[in-house]
Amino acid sequence: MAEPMAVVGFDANAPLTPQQQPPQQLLLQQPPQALLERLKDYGQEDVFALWDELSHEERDLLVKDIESLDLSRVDRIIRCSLRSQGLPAAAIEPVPESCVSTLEERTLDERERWWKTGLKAISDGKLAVLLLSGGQGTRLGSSDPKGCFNIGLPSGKSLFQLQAERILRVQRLAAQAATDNSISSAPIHWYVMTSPFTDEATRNFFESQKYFGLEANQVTFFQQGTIPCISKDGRFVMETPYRVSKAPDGNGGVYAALRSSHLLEDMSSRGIKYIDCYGVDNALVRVADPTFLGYFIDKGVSAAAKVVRKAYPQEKVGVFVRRGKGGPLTVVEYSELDPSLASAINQVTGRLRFCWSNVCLHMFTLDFLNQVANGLEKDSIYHLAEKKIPSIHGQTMGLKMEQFIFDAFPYAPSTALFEILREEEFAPVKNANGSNFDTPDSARLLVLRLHARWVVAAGGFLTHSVPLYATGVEVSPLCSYAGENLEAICRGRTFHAPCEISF
Ligand code: UD2
Repeated sequence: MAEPMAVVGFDANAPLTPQQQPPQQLLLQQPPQALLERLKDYGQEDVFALWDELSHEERDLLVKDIESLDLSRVDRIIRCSLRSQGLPAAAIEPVPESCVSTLEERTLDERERWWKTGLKAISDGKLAVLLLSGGQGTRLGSSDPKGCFNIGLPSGKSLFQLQAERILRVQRLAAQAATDNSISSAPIHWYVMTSPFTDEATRNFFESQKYFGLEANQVTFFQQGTIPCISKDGRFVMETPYRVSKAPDGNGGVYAALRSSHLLEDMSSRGIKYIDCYGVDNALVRVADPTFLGYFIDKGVSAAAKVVRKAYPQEKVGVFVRRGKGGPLTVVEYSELDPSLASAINQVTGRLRFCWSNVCLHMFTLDFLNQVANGLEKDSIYHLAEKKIPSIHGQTMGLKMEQFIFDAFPYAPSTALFEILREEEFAPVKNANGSNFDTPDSARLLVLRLHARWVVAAGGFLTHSVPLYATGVEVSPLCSYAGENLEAICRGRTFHAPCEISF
């Protein structure tokens, strides 16, 4: 218990001269009255409950922590989100098949045309890549940012390195496709969203790896916001006696973060028109995918997403739905989808009614990002996730408040869904090895198997000392982006799995 510090020769009635003013922290005998009144207005006065036990430095830290919060905005979000929690879920309908470009209907000609259109737009500098990398990665059991994670490929490359090298490969492909055969196209600018939990380690990792061969000035880091964790009745959870527990505000925090960091203006100044936006924890992500970009430009929509057919009802993926008859497309997250709807079967096709899964692979126009970023304040309803939260009472069950990137889809004037093959483009890295699904081991195998198919298709041969289903080869993204360009390297050659094939 900190004893109030007596200031010798201090006449409590005389006005203090500046010279007599003790440092700020000695004055905090009581919580600042105005701040306390505001906290009472929002029912959050308990943050000062341990005031008397705090040292002056801790009191100063606590006051500064509370003053860093936009209390009226946070209070509005808490009230709107708690209130909406009890409301019946809006009626949802499956996505009309007309909104989805499916694999089976896609022609070779379309694929080639979209590929060329995408490469042209990339060489003209119209595409930027936006990486969502602010998540805390708690399920993976690593304290490092997920992008630093090494999933155990023969090369030992991290997710960040795989993604950086895919960007390098696309730049080269765009340059080769450019009519003037310039040796390099406009560098693809990579905007990396971090959070206070991942920012420093991410920047240090990129610098230590010399940006994986990219130019340092083609990468821009920016931080998303954080928001207090709350108890089920809406009160701030205290992480320590002088600090409110906070968490990143969800990958949907990207819109506010782009606005507050003025990066939408930065994109505009670079001539960027399209933004390829994805989650870091996918080992097969086709960053800056020319085919997806070409499709997006061809369709002329504001927002698009890659989708895969849902593997089973309980799969931990959001599903695209239509809100009401003729309503907009959006996603219902796996954590919020009624189990009976997750298992509902279309009696005609025999497939899941809600079968188009979100895989956190999005494309937006810059105009749409501006529209969302400037219209944000309307939406104060955050998703609430019940989580274990470190607190002064130990691990306590509380609520994290998040916005999701796909919450913006209903505001899109037009949207389109682009089916992809999950074994080609979706290898989630979510849970620690030993878990049943979405682990580094499962992601590694998906990469090795896909690349083994590429090598065999290019005329290569594989030898393996373990069953082929448990191994394969890794093709460096610098050699091939989607299986192209491998004939010259592989034809007639034998590779012993597991190994990396690079230049
Ligand atoms: C995400 C999708 C889910 C499905 C699944 C597939 C969302 C909201 N949900 O579920 O529909 O596609 O992935 O694997 O997209 N992130 C941030 N800041 C945050 C929180 C997350 O940048 O505050 C990033 C995170 O680093 C990752 C991505 O968003 O790259 C998704 O991570 P998640 O853990 O929030 O979402 P998840 O895996 O539960």
